[in-house]
Amino acid sequence: MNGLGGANPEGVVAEDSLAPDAPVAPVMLPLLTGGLFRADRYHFFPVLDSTNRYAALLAQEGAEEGSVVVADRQTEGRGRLGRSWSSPAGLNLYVSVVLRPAMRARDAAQLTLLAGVALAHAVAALSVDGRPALLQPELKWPNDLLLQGRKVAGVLTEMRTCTERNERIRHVIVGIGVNVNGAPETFPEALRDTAISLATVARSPLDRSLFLAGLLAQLDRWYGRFCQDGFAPLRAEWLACSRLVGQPVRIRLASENFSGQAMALDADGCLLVQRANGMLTRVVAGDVLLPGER
Ligand code: BT5
Repeated sequence: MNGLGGANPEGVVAEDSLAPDAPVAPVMLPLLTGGLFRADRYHFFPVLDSTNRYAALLAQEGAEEGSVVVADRQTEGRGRLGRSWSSPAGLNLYVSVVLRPAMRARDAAQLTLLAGVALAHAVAALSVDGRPALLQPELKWPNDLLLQGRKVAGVLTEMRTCTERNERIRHVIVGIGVNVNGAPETFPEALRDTAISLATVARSPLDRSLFLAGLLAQLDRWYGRFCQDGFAPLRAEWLACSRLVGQPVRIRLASENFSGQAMALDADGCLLVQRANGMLTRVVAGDVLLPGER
């Protein structure tokens, strides 16, 4: 074990006791064929408290851009705002990547949208028994991927800045949780009406390693495009993968709640919502509830 601590907090779990589709290094390395996410930057653990936490420690110690941290199970999987992410063993995917983009810290939320686009493409490309699975993922601002109106994946972007005025990014950790094979009863009871897995919709178990390889390839592709061409193409693609614009929404902010209609994503990736009185509000961070969501 290195000096980072936190891995296998409950003792050693043998990798050969994991499910055959676990994305262990020997399975993943041949699938990481160059590009941003290379074999020598891939880290798998049977158990971690949080892949985001561990990836942040690696990044602080100088891990290169493109380092990937994956766990079979998390004991303290994190969501936004201190919420938790249900992370049982052997079923789903918990992955964090280290990025070091040359961008303003205040634009870092665009990387959450980027991960969403990569996720949507990876899910849309899934196949079962050699035939397209034809899943129809939809992005919900800012960090959810939905299937059949339920949450199948979530993104947590956390960063560290480097200048005194916190303008530039030292590193960003983009953490992604995907419910790949979890059956309804594997979710905590409180989530059974709102969460779903890829396998439930595809009606077939899916291989986590293959899905992860596809997801990393999509992340590489969209990150490369983002670094070269900026946010505009990503914004267009995000909108193409979302039905949010035009929908009635309720917005939950730390300071207030309000209802309105989702109008657009602005050039920075913020959500523009028109309230009943006609006022346009720019939502930088918050929760969006669609009709029927509580
Ligand atoms: C998120 O937060 O959706 C971000 C989730 C990111 C998880 C990944 S796993 C790898 C990496 N390492 C980490 O420690 N985290 C990242 P948020 O929008 O705040 O949503 C959290 C809410 O989603 C919770 O309060 C629950 O209501 C719900 N939830 C929790 N676990 C879920 C699951 N497995 N599937 C669907 N919904 C879930």
